[in-house]
Amino acid sequence: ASASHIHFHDLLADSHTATSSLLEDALQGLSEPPRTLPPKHFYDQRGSELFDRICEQPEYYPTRTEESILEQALPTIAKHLGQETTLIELGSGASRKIRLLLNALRPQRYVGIDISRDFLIDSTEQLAADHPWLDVHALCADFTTPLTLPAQLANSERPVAFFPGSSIGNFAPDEASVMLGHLRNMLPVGGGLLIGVDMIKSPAILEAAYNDAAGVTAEFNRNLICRLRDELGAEIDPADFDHRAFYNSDVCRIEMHLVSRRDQRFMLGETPIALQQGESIHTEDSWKYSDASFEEMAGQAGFAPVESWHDPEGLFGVYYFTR
Ligand code: AVI
Repeated sequence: ASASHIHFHDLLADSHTATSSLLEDALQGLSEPPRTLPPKHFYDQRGSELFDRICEQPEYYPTRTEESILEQALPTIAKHLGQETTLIELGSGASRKIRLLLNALRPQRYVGIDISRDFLIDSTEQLAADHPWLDVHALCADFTTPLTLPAQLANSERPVAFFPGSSIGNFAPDEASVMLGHLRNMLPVGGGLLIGVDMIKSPAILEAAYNDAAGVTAEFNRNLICRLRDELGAEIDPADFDHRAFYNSDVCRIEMHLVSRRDQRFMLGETPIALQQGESIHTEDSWKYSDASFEEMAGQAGFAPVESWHDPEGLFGVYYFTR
């Protein structure tokens, strides 16, 4: 496929100014307790492949559950969206879900938004090649910040933002609601938001999903240590860290940590870092919602609920809102 298939819009002058670097974030997060590493650094090439494998693990129900909810709800979703829709995907589309929607809804236009330019171009070119009838746009931008759609896109019939996978759950509720507010402001009146959300449920089911028996989530978590070693030259060994994931029911989130198996010291650039045995690095939160708590957060951001769909066990929810 060639770039001529897609309309490319660049809102990031330089992706490196928009996103902080691994070294900056590692220095910031590891210098003193409580130690943290931001989850966005999971997703290099290897981490993205590990995440795809997580989605196939029997314990990790969100991906397949959301897909089956979408499949069943497609006729109703089509009715809400109507014809002449512009479907805007937040985090552009390697997944099967967007193809499911494109083929069933036949929107006029697709806009993929992603901060990673190379990934965005690859995925939108592939979508354009596979859907010759579709007007495909790629918007290189950080959708966690305030965004203005290029005029050509903003004026289209009914823009609907698609944010699947409970990716909203990796933002703390205060950040998530600010981000939903930005999205709402990006959309014209009548625009929509179709969003997947992981629901509060028994801790046993949640904890199994983040502690798969094959150990793929543990590898995904330890990939952060691999990156510090391979990209920053830190003399650390992923095998010196235990993967720990548990449900914190006080605040309704899964927490992921890397726990140091021994006292250790290593350099990050010029800065020495010391970790004690048993000390943990907090690497990710995955927040879970009830219907009420999610609709309240979206409501505060200016979105009105239209309809929502769940699997029979209530593991996962897909919500459609309009502004
Ligand atoms: C991408 N995100 C919604 C996943 C989640 O479930 O929070 C990331 C993940 N972390 C561990 N497993 C999956």
